[in-house]
Amino acid sequence: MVRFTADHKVYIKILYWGMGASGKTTMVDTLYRLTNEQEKDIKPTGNLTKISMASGSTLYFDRGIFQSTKQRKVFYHVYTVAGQSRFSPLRKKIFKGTDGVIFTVDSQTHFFEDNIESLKELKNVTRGKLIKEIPLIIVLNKQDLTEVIAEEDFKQILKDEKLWYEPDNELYIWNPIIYKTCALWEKKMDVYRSFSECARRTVLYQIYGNGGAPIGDDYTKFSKDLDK
Ligand SMILES: Nc1nc2c(ncn2[C@@H]2O[C@H](COP(=O)(O)OP(=O)(O)OP(=O)(O)O)[C@@H](O)[C@H]2O)c(=O)[nH]1
Ligand SMILES: [Mg+2]
Repeated sequence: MVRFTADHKVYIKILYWGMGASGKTTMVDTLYRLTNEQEKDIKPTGNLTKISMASGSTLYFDRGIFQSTKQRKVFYHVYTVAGQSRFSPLRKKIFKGTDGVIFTVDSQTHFFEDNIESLKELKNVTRGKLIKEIPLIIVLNKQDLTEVIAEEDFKQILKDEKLWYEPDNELYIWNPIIYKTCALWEKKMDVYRSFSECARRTVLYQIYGNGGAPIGDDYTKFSKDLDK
């Protein structure tokens, strides 16, 4: 839920969701370092908060706060959930108030079913709001490894889960974008781009769709503004 404060600041919550060890924490680490070291549209403010186990696996959540460098009153609260199955009740809590989701897939083919399970849980928690009210971005992470899930395979999963719209549907334009990523700093790939697109969509949903996907007249207005 986008929060507007009395001093006109805007807080947007973006959540990395996905199975254990899919790379959510690594994504946020890389995003933090990248935006700290390079001139990008967001800059971290303060440190990353990480609540993890000795193994490095998240115990509760990670959180980073990023400020838009173009609209300085806009802040992104970026969270990751603890992906291990047993933390399901906790994830539900962390999800509260989320404005945009980056679903982080462990692309290794032997984790195919685990990713689907994680997506089903997300669907359950979001109660039909994905895409319609909460923008969804997919990152097929660990693409640097061999034997990884192909984009088409994941698109089929989205179709099976009714998270993909055909061209005759107004929501077609808000279908999730699927990025092939590597979250590791040394080989990083599309970490910033996937985040940016999620952030952009959450803002568009607010500005043009009044909290939902801009379709119909809202979309016409958005397209006209784009042409200006
Ligand atoms: N090869 C490869 N390894 C990755 C990539 N992203 C993360 N890893 C590794 O995968 C392991 C798990 O990464 P984390 O970022 O802790 O995963 P997580 O999704 O936060 O896991 P939980 O907190 O348990 O839900 C670590 O050893 C990472 O270094 C990637 O893109 N490629
Ligand atoms: Mg983690």
